[in-house]
This record gives sequence, structure tokens and C-alpha cells, in this order.
Amino acid sequence: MPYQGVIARYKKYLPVTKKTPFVSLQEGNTPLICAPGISALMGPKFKVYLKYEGLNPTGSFKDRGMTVAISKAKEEGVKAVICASTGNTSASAAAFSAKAGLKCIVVIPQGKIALGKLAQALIHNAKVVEVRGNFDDALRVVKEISSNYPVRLVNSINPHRIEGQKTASFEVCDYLGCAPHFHFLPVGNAGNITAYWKGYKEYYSHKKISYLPKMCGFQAKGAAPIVRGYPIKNPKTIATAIRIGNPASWQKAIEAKEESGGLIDMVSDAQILSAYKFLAQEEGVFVEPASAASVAGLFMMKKRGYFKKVKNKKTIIVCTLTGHGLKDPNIAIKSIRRPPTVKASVEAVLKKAGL
Ligand code: AN7
Repeated sequence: MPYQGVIARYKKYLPVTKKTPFVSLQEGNTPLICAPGISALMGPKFKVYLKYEGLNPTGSFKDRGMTVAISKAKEEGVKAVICASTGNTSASAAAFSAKAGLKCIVVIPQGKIALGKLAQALIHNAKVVEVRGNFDDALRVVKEISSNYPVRLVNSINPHRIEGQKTASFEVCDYLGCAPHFHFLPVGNAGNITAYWKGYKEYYSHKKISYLPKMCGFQAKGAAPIVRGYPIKNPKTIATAIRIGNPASWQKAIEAKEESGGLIDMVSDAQILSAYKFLAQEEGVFVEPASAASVAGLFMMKKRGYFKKVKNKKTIIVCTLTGHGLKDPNIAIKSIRRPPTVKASVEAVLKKAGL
């Protein structure tokens, strides 16, 4: 059977029945890439893998949850869906709604959405509305609209989103043949850390894995409500995807951290950009800045001596890279020097190319 998306592959673990229409773009089945550059920095007893979610059909992990949320909406006769978004949720909701023939309304913070994501929501014909405010303001508005009008909320407060997203941990375990020892990922609204942890626990209870990983989540320093312990009124970070001051799954993220014996910490924009460049230049993997928070967090914890106590002969670490680098081309261009322009001659090009 050719691959048909996460619902077809993992339906046994998902809230679907024979009556559920599978609305799929063949999401999931993303590569778990061996990262020799990062592994070398960690030391000989460590093996680091990158779960490259940027290779989903709309370029982010959101597609895993969206296929389930939109399929269930379709099954239940819903005609329209709505979401607030820092960009990727809206791109995914717009694409799956197009496929399902649903109306899609997207509410985004004005001027704070990466270019690629806005292009996606628009070209898939979502009704895009910008609000003067941040993601948290947008979420407040769409929650209220969805409880008073016949339109289904497809943010990660919708439990079907979490159900779909947990398939990423199934894939990690199926690929490795075991669980990782540590799982690093960025945290914004905290749906993904919630979903991964749920997935790992389910695989553990089905005896597919014999131990559980420690969940290590990272917020951006200027948008780190969970780390600081209070909501952030004006969250700030270049990683616009995780520019969130009051995460919807705050409590669930704390549970994931505590139950797994992991941590939730924060990394600066400078650390994020440095990991972003490392991934592109040493591993050949282009991600959007928010995604690099997982690797930035890994580098920081290594420096702090977090792994000194680890006794395993071989420690497996997975870092989730949540979104593709092409989502936010402006950041890439801004963070590297512009290319020089020279005369169209062999000598001039050779001189500049440093050959
Ligand atoms: C690339 O699209 O919240 O902690 O509205 O796009 O599950 O929120 C995006 C979040 C990490 C954080 N990396 O995940 C949205 C949105 C990328 C993201 C996160 C997001 P959660």
C-alpha cells in the first residue's frame, strides 16, 4: 500500500471510525535525520537525530493535527473552521480546508507573520483577518467567535489536533525501534509538547516502547511565560512562530515536563539564530527560527552540564524541527551578508568566490 497519511497509518490510535472521511495531504512520514555535526559536539556516547517536520505538505508539523481536526469537522457536518495563528496553523488550516471544501477563517497578529505563511493562507483562499494585537489577543477573539457561531475552532485547544500531532512520537519510535532518551522541542502554545508526551505514553502503555523520554521544551527568552511563571503581555522574539505570551496548553506542558522528569527552559534570540545557522551550515537542514529553539536548547543544556549524570552507553536524543526555513526567507537573508555583484567575467567571479 502506498503511504496515505497519518490517519491511515495510525488509525488504531486515533478517534476515527469507518464513517470518518480522511482528509489528507499525505502529511507525516517525515525523516528522522542523523545529525553527525551535533552528535560530535555532544560526545561519543550521544546520537542526535532531527525530526524534520518542515517536510510536511504545508511545511510544518501542524499538518499532523490538522488532518484529524479537519476530517472530524467534515464528519460532523461542520461548514467553516476558524483559528488564530502565528502563521503555521493558518497555513495548514487553509490547505486542509481547501481540500475538504470548508470555509476557513484565519485571525493573525498584524505584521508578525512570516511571509511564506501569509502567502500560504492567502493562496489557499482562507478569509484572513489581521488584528491589532498579538497571538494571544487573536486566540481570545476566535475562542469567543467559535463558542457563539457555527464555526469550528481548529487551534490546538481542539483535542483532535493533539491526537493527530502525537503521531510524530509514534514515527520516532517506529523508526528507532525504541524511544529516545531525551526529546527536545520548541514551545509556543504548548500543543506539540503535550501531543508528543501523549504519544509516547500511549506507545508505552501498548508496550511498543519500554521506557519514556525526558521532554525538554524551549521557549524564546522574550516570550517565556511558562519558564517565568506568569503570562507575558508583550512577547518579543525574532522566532515569530513562538511569539506567544499566554499558552493555551500551559498546564499540560508542565505535566509533560514533570511526569517525564524533563525541563522547560528558555533560549535567547542570539542562541536561536546561532543554532539556526548551525543547522543550515553544518547539517544541511534549513528550518525556520522557532524550530532552531530545540537545538539551541540542546547546546545550552550541554554547556550547563545537564548530560553529565547520564549513565547510558548510548544516549539517543531527538530534536524536533517544527517548520521549514522557506517559511521565513526574510530572516535568512537578514542574518547573512548580501551577495556581492561583480562584472560578468571569470576573473571577477573567481576573485569574489575565493577560489
Ligand atoms: C514552527 O501556527 O502557534 O508549542 O499559530 O509554528 O505546539 O504551539 C505555531 C507554533 C513551534 C510551537 N515551531 O508549537 C501557530 C503556532 C513552529 C511553530 C511552534 C509553532 P506549540
